[in-house]
Formats: sequence, C-alpha cells, structure tokens
Amino acid sequence: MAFYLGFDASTQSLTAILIEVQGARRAIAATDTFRYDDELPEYGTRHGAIVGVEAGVVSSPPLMWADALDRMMARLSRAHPAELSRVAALAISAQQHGSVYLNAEAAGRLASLDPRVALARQMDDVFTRPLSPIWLDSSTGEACAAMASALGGGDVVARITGSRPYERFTGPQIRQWARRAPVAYADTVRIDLVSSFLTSLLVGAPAPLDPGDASGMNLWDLSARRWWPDALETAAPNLAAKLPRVTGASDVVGVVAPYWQRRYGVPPARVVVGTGDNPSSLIGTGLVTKGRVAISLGTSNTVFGLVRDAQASESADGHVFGAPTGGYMGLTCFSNGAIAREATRDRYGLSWEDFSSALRRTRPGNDGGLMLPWLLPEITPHVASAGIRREHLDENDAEANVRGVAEGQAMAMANHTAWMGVAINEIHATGGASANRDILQVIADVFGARVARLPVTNSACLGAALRARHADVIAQGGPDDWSDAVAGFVEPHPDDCVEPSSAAHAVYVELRPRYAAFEARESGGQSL
Ligand code: XUL
Repeated sequence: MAFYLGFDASTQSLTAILIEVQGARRAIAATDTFRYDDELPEYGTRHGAIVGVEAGVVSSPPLMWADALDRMMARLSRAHPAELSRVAALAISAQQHGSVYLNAEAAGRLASLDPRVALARQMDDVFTRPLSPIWLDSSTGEACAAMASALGGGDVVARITGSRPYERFTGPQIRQWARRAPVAYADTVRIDLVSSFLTSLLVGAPAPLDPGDASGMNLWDLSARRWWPDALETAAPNLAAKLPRVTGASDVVGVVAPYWQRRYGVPPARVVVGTGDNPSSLIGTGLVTKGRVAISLGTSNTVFGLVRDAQASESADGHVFGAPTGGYMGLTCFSNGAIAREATRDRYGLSWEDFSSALRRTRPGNDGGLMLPWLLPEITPHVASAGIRREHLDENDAEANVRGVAEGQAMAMANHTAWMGVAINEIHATGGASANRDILQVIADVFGARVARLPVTNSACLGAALRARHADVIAQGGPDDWSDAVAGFVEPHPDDCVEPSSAAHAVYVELRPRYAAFEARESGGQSL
C-alpha cells in the first residue's frame, strides 16, 4: 500500500490531501486545510493578500507560504503519523503567476535547513522582495504594452507564449520591478514561481518549473519548449540566469529534504515537479482526454480543458498553458470569483443557505436584470476600474442581486470560452462553490450542459497527489497511463449531476448577447 501527498497553496488557503493506492483500491486517506488569514494572522493578509497603496497592486508575503507549508506538515505529522511515514511521493500545486525573489543566501539556506528551528525563522532573510506580486495584481499595464510593442504585437506574444501580455503574468511583473528597483533586482539570483519555491523547500535545493506553470509568464515558447530569448531580453537584464530550469511535467526533482524527515517523520520520498493550480486541477477533475471542460469556482473562476494545439489563444480572452499530460490546455480566468460572491452575500446580510434559496426563488433571466460583478479589477474582459455595474436591476433587491452575480459569472464564463473550440456537453465542477447545487444549476442552464460535481472539491490539491503518484509509477519503470492515474478519484457520482433545463437554457440563449453587449459597453471592449 502506498500513500501520496499533494499540497495546494491557493490565494486564501493551504490544503493537503493524502491519497492511498493499493491495486484497484483508491481512497482519500486524509485531508486538511487552513486559511492564511485565520492561522497566520501575523502576516496581515486579508483573503490571503495585501492590497497596496498604488492602484492595482496586490501581493502576498512569500514567507507566509513557507510558514504555511511547515505548519501543515506539523499538523499532518500529529494527526496522521503512520500514513505520513509511508508517503511514496509528493507534489505541489500553487496559485499561478506569483513570483518569489531570492538572494544569494537562499540556496545555501535551503541546503542546510536545521530541523530544530521552524522553517520561517530560517528563511526570513532570503528574499530580495519581501512581498510577492500575485495573480490579482493588475498594476503592470505599462509593462504589458511595452513588451507587446517590443515583441511585434500582442498577437505575436500570444502565438509564441500562449497568451497576450497580461498584467498578472510574471514577465511583465518582472519588467516593472526590475526597472523600479534595479539594485534589488541585481541582488536577485533566482526568481521562482510559487510552485517552484515551495518545491525547493521540500527538496532543500532550487527546484525546476514544469511547462504548465512556465506558460503563465509570457516568457516561455510553448511549441519550442524553451524560454523565448526575445521576451527574456525585453523583460529584464540577465533574466535567463535567474529563472529556474523547466523540466518535463512528470519529472521527479529530488527526495524530501532531511529537515522534513527529521522534524516530521516524512520518509525520503520522491518529490515531483510542482505546477500551477489550474494545470493541477485539470488532472484532479479527470480531464486527461479531450472534449470536456471543467469550471473551477475558487477565488478566481476559471474554465479550462485540453485543446488541440498551442495556437488557440490569439483571441483576447484566454490562455494556452502546457498541460501535465504533455499537450496543451486552454484556460479563461475571471478575477471576480469567490470574493464577488461573498461580497454579495455579505452586502445583503445573507447566509449561504439564504443565497441558495434566493437562487431557487428567482427566475432564470432575472426578469431582464443584469449584473457585471466587477468588485475587483477584472481579468476577462479587461476592466481596470473596479465597481459592480447593474442594468434593470434594483440594488436594494437582495434576491435579484444574488441571481445577478450567479448569472453574470456564468454568462461571462460561457461567452468567453468559445475561443477554445470545445463542444461542451459536460462540465466538471470544482472549487469551494461547486458544493452549492443552486449555483451549479445556473451554470448548467446557461451552458445548456450537464454539470457533474466531483467528490473532491479541491481538485487542484487532489491533482497534486495524483501527479505525485503518476510520476512515481513512471520513476519505478511503470506505464505513463493518465487514465489509470486518475481512476477511482475523479468519477462524479450520478446523484451529483445537475441537468440543464431546456426552458431556462432558451432564456439564456437570448440573454447572453445582451449581457455581452452590456459588458462590452462597460469595459470598452468588443461585443460578441
Ligand atoms: C490563472 C489565474 C488564477 C490563479 C488562481 O491564470 O490567474 O486562476 O491561478 O490561483
């Protein structure tokens, strides 16, 4: 019997899932999660982040992620010592795009972590940038424009890297910071993504990136599978020397460092290259073959699925990333996910049960009321000035506003997914809000597709544990078989499927172009 451990360092929380695999027996052996705001209040985050004074600046302390990983391992070693001592392989999933800037001390520190001293105390002076920009940051518009123009236009950048220059992507982030803080940039010997930073902590040495997370930087040439020299040069001086190596998506990068072995009784298990939460969710939702999409309702809302090639993303809507299965995945990301849903709930003093009953009591189409739920600056479509916009919707009508946020999110997801060219008959739903059947009903009706709820709501974390197992099997000379790797963990229960209503779908077929036109007017973009 073997155990595999996955971690997901998301925007707001850290989750761990231990899975057990013995022949055909596959089970979740343990799961644990905590919110940074609650468990690590000393870092001063709200929703896991710190909003800067300058418009659009959003960051998180990288030390908090290290501390969270340390504390989670402590919790697992207390609650599940026997299982932890039999872990065969581990992998990290982490929020995408966030970057961690390390000085010349860091590598030595990683190599000699003292098991008697908490991790955060040993790593607190290795950062040249104490706050890491994260995916919610939208402050780098100028850097994006400069990179697009230097590289032949946004569509050229999209063709090569899978995405037009986006504000949260790491290349524009690095460019802006290198120009504003040249001395600190020169002192930086290594720039990690969150996934490679946490993986480095696990192995006690600088760890590589996988192609999935590397493609969230506007620096990685997707088809050539190497850094794009022109983009590196445009972003910052001497950048190639500071970036991690990029390995295959199923590569083992080392074994668990002595720190974790001695402090928590973790065995010298294999550590697999980390990846971003969306590539990891692709595995955790079982999308290892083409033709289906998943919707993740987390801090961000994302829609993703496997796509045919690297060229699909010239539309302004989406991204193509390397997929853990070796091909490519398409993704559209909305920043106004959970935070907009929670703000609507709180604004009207509702519980989640009230939120659900408001959805049940109101009619599909909301009697023509529309909401653009842009509580935060929005990524898709690009909206720099946050603020909820309403049309034919009374701000004081709590129930209509609940339906407004749910329908607005679902219609935006449907409208901005067409570029992937995937015929959507079934959607796998994941993320915290996928537990809410009434939200899923709205999504099923808008897309006209069945929505299958998966047994594990944190598919990014499950994906990390499954990736660990898949890579471990290969490392032992076994087959590269993704269908077998995910079997037993990702099958939706038939009772957990939400079917679309054809009458409600017909309402949305009419409403979606109106929603798109309202969105285009308010964002200054193109209508459908
Ligand atoms: C994807 C994106 C978000 C983060 C959230 O491009 O920015 O989904 O990965 O953790």
